[in-house]
Amino acid sequence: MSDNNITNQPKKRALSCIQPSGTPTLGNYLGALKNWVAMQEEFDCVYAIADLHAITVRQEPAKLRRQIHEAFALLLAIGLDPEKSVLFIQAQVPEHAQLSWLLSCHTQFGELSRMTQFKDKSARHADNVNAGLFTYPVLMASDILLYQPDYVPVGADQKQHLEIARDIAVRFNGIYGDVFKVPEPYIPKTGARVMSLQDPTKKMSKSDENINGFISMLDDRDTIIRKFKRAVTDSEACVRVAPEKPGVSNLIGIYSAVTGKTEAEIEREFEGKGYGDFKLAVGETVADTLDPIRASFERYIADKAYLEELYHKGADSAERLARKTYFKAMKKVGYVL
Ligand code: ATP
Ligand code: LTN
Repeated sequence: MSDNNITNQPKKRALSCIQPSGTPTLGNYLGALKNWVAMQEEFDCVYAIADLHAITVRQEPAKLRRQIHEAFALLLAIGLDPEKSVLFIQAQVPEHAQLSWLLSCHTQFGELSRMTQFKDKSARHADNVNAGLFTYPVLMASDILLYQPDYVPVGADQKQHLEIARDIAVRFNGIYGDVFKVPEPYIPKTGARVMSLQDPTKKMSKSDENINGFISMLDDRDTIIRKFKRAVTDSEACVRVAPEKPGVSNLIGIYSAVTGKTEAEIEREFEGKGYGDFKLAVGETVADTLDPIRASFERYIADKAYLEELYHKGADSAERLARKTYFKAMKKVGYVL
């Protein structure tokens, strides 16, 4: 996998995962997925659909199955190339759950109790505060540590989970000798944090009950343009970035992430123009970006046999890497294999 570049150095490895918990949004794309594609050239990349994580919240079996397929098809549609990167589905590589047990026995109740995502999600799903929701960061640590990555590209919301993965690795290595590489977070250069179109003080989220707040990556052109037309702005009618103008600032951020133009260039482009023109331009450019992704998604999702072939191949490659680390960890602990 890790071929050589011009300087004969092996490429650094990057690993990341996304949960199949709904159709990814423009926020997921600009904040995470787009960066996964860019990283393919420079890094040896391993990307997975974190389907084991998804059942920490109750799922409907048929819907989960569909969302796993869709998430995998979407990874291909955005331009991830199975010839360059390892693309797989977490549940198809049993070492994730297996290593998770070893790591659980080296993780303290107290440190898991401090995870803000656990506190948030247990408050939101008070009727189902299950043990998996609590140990979720341990499974995430095993997703990471199995592949010995140098970097883990994550959004700000996942930083705490990455910290605990690093703590577990350091602790385990301290007891048993070097088993795991201790990875660094990878913060993308354009770390877009996309906000809701209806409440620009909240992040854009696929689980928002107001569907006008987010752009789904599979929304059609008309829907995208309509949602941008309805986006909350202000009464000043001037396209500029300012803290008291979170709606317009968010739209400028989106337009900048999609076109590569700077904020200053955008402010100049729309000088003297109203919000109507501006919102239409943002809507059209986002639609131009997502149209080909949606078309490509439709082709992949219609070919189940091809998808199946790719994810089984991906799981084989992933398991070859994962098994090495898992066996090493087991032996160090004293297991007879
Ligand atoms: P949910 O909305 O259901 O809480 P989510 O949209 O946060 O989920 P995740 O699967 O947790 O989705 O996130 C996948 C990746 O997308 C993470 O790395 C996260 O940091 C990034 N991300 C999520 N929302 C945004 C956003 N609004 N702007 C930028 N990046 C985001
Ligand atoms: N918890 C992450 C998804 C995730 C992940 C990982 C990210 C699961 N395993 C390993 C990076 C590395 C989320 O909800 N975004």
